[in-house]
Amino acid sequence: MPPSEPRQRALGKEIRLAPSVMCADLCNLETAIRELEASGMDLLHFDLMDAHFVPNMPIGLALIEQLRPKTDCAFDIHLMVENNDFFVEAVAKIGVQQIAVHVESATHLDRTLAVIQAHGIKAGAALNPATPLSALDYVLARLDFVLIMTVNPGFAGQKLVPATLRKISECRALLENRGVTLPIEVDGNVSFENIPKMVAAGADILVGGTSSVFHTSGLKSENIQRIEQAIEAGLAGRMV
Ligand code: S6P
Ligand code: MG
Repeated sequence: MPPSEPRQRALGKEIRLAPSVMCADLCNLETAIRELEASGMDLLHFDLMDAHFVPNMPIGLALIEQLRPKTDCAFDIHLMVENNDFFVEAVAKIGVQQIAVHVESATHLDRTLAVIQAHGIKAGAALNPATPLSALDYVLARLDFVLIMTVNPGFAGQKLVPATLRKISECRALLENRGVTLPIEVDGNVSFENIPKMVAAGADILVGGTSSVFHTSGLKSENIQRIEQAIEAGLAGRMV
């Protein structure tokens, strides 16, 4: 799989958009994914849930496996499961480019991150809205990215947990203080309205769901254009 290149380049800073596949038309996924790729998307976000860690299960392993050969997009797997090690092995076999595990469910987080990286896959730690950034303290050197949940995981279509905006900027400051350069991915109600605040706070990868990429008010291409404008507004806010 070729490495993906960032699509958005505004004001010299790269921000990536990762459409959330569970928000697409699940009965016509191949078409939906081809349409996203044709719109310039190069990273697809897959929410893999086990109905235990979170009470939902929209997407399964067989579906990810069948979609893999249909696109050149990189696959960004967000595990919301109890048995991380089982799912890491399963998606590694399919061929994915990045995997985030929740610190709340990873009993041996350092080891699980190391296993992901040993497969040549980028490893991320995901934090629920109520989980403090201190959970990252001893794994920073292991990480390829951080995933900050801006809603409680499990469902699309929720409202932003407001304190998570502060968490994004505190995460950015923490990384800078520790001299670590890592992308911050944000996930949950990454809406046209919230994107400028999230980007200004320091978000680098935006997961686009029902409140942006798949918003029913516009065509996908119009939604993506609105997102790009929102990103530019956010980047301008970073400079102030
Ligand atoms: C939620 C999941 C997310 C959703 C996304 C949907 O557990 O991790 O990736 O798919 O949040 O986006 P929206 O705009 O409907 O909140
Ligand atoms: Mg997600």
